[in-house]
Amino acid sequence: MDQPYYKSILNIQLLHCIHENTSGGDNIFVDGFNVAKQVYENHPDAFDVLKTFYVRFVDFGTDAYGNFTFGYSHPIINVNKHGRINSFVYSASAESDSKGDCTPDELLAFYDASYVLMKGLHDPNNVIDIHLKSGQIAMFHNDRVLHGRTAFESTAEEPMARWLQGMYFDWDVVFSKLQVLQMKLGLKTPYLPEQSDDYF
Ligand SMILES: O=C(O)CCC(=O)C(=O)O
Ligand SMILES: [Fe+2]
Repeated sequence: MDQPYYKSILNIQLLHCIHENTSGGDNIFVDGFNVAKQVYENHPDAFDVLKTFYVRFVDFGTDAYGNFTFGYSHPIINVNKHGRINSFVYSASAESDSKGDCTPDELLAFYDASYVLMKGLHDPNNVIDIHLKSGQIAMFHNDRVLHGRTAFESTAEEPMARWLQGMYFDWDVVFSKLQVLQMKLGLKTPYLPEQSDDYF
């Protein structure tokens, strides 16, 4: 996922392939909810650890606006009051090495649970591989589906062999659009979310 180091996690992500002319650069997706469900069914102890252990995610550096230092901690698996998984927060590249605020036993339990989870995330049966063509858009839940991509090469003749434009939506924008469209089409009573984290 992107930006796990934000307090307010970005909900929906779009990757718009503006141009591509390369054999590599496939997009890789894994449904985190599905893997979490597998962990729940096969390793309930690991599931309990992953929904309670806070993992710190970080990003720091310098961009056009100056220095930045993002950092926030979330459990990887988040469960709502009805016991349903409502977000999966993980990015290997943003996971901090620091796991300071826990006992040695808690840390060992986390690494055991993390190992179970990583095996699930890397299981080829859980991985989807898509080669986006120019003009295509991939849209997915940022806080549910993990994404990555395979390597690709540009050539001297075509230095921009692949150009993807990313953007994000919050659920609020999607709910608003849904209701506006339902009213416009006269489909049914407008869809009024009562529990914004109980959709999945
Ligand atoms: O290059 C890609 O396909 C991945 C891009 C990506 O992960 C992102 O823009 O968030
Ligand atoms: Fe990304």
